[in-house]
Amino acid sequence: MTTPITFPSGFLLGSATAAYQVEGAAHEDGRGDCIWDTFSATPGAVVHGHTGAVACDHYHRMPQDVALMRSLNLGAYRFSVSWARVCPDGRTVNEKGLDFYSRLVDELLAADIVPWVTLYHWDLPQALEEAGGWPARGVVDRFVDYALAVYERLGDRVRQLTTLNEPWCSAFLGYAAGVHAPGRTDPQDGLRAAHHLLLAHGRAVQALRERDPGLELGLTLNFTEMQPQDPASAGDRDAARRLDGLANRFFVEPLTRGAYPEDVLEDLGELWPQDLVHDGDLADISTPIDVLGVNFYTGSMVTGPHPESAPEAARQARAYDAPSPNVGSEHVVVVRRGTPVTDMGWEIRPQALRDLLLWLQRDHTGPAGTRLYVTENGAAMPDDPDGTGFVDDQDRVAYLDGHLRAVHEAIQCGADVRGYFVWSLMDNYEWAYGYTRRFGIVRVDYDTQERTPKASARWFADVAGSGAIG
Ligand code: GBH
Repeated sequence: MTTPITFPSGFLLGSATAAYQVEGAAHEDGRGDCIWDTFSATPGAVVHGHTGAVACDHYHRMPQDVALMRSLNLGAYRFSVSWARVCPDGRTVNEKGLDFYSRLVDELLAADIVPWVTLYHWDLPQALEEAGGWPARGVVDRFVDYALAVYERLGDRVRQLTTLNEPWCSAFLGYAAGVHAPGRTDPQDGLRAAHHLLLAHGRAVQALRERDPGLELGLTLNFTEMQPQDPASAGDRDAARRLDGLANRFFVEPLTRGAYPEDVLEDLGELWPQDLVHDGDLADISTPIDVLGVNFYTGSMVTGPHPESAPEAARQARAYDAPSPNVGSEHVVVVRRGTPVTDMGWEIRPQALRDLLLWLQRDHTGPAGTRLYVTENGAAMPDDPDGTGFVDDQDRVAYLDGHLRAVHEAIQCGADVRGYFVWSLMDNYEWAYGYTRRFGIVRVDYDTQERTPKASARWFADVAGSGAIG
């Protein structure tokens, strides 16, 4: 027995994708290489050596894909712009690259779908990686120029601009753990990348705001619930505090409070590069935003040795273990509770989304009244187990239902959440997993590029069409 719920009027219900994951056409109309072209071509980097060279071929099928969105009653479409299409060499503007997004925006507006634009979803132009990548401060000015170039072309029709998607992933998966592009494995580079990503965000918000005060500007962060395995153990509590610090607070606190969390800086100790933060950086980073995007998938239960032994354990982990994204807290271990997981192995924790939204509302929306949007939520689930071409993904329906209800509860408890985007519109290139993980509510046959709505798409179309469940 489930109770019917209704979202507030005007609540946006849509779906999300990202450029490298769906577009393909990797070398058309002057697009330059991005770090994912290089990384995916590196033997051993991605499962089966899959690349995004073709992906969902969305670049060529865009009008049909927008018609598909329309048929699913989607009120908004969150997509990202490929920096390497717009600036193939990292600097020079390629109008042909912008043409594609201009056509996409027109198509969406004609279908009455709000275009929700992210400027950076992990695909740095390779030329900028060669100039040092995110660990090098010079990338910040390049990003501001790029943001303005996109604005100049789309700003007459696009009002929502998000600077970055999940800087935690770009910084720590890309530069410390090396499991994402560009595959570098220096913990200090991870920290440098994180700071420069945040700085690029803040400077771009300032430049865009100055250019057009009416824009709705924001940043999207990923959040993971962190719980101690044994709440009575000081070591486990410390482990949860450390990962909560690094994964969640390290990104949201500079943004909304203008400072990195003290305890995380303490955990990092001499790993934190002393020359990294310049005067004024934190003021730039904390430039007020209109929208905080929340990506939520899962929660982790963690364990770790007693705090007194932690620094030594961390040093040993750095010396002997495979690189960890948890810079300075490499000794912390994630333990599975044995509860249901998705095809990513991620535990399903809908209640954590409600708690997260309430925490953000209370501590991080600020006097300016930053609005919250769930910019990604979804699940990888099996593809077509009985080979009929129609995926009856009731587990995904249950996942989405549970999380949408959690969002609704958060709203009822006072969180100012204005919208929800399911990840993803369609199956697509799942980064280091290639095409072996499927998040779509629409199935993609990668041989024919045929799109087939799954049971979850039909269900979500009802929700999006009515603004209600049940
Ligand atoms: C998003 O990243 C991306 O924005 C999107 O491009 C991608 O396709 C999608 O998610 C699906 O992967 O501690 O092992 O339980 C999500 C990134 C998800 C990073 C959950 C950390 C914790 C995993 N995150 N995760 S674990």
